[in-house]
Amino acid sequence: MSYITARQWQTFDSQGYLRLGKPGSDAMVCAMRRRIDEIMLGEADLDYDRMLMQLDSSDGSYDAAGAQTRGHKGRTLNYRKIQLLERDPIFLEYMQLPVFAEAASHFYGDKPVAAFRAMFMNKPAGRGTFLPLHQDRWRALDRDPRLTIYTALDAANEENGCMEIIPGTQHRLLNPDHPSGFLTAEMARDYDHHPRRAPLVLEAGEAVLMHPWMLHGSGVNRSDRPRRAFSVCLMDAETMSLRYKRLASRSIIFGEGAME
Ligand SMILES: O=C(O)CCC(=O)C(=O)O
Repeated sequence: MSYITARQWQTFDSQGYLRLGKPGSDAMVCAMRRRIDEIMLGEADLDYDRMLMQLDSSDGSYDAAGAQTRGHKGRTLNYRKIQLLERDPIFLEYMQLPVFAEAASHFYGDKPVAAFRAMFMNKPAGRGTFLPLHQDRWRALDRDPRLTIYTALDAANEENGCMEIIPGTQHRLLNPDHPSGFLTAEMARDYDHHPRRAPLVLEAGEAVLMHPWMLHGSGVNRSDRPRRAFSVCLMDAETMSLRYKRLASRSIIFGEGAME
């Protein structure tokens, strides 16, 4: 059985993203929401010293967000980002759904596929960190990951800081000199007013496949509810970190040696 049709892949190729509907059950999405809150509150049974955790910005600006380092940083729901969630069984189970295996094999065939920055992205209620439009691109990798899976854990709209995207911008790397795909100030000004810029309004549990180079960013949360999301980049497991001269990730999600 095939989950994603050839026509849907054409949409992905031309737009840079594809809406998948709700691949996980309501119970699964609810379990991820509960789990991430437990992790933030320091109540989860996992090795916090291995998790990358970043507190939300105090004033909404990107530069004022906390340091992105290992370890718990206090019992609060005001985290911006938490990475290495493939180490959590609930998030791992979600990432390994058959529809995502099929999506991964579309790009990587039957080669093992690893998770790169399996992360929680949060806009806590009434706050959040502005994220400028950018492409996801890591110069420190010896090859580019080709797929991101983005899942809304809460309904996301303009009021609570949903992602904004510019479909069709995935064909070209805009600022190849930047280590992680951010735009120059001049480019950012131009793209801010791009006619195809649009909010990616999602229901809770909705997942989107994204080309990592499609321009995306997000604002702050003006509502009294959190806007939680889970985003994982899937890459060829042989991808090397040029900085550390070793595999970029040992977290194999699909194929030989996959985590259980
Ligand atoms: O959730 C967001 O606001 C942004 C997420 C993002 O940049 C990503 O998943 O690459």
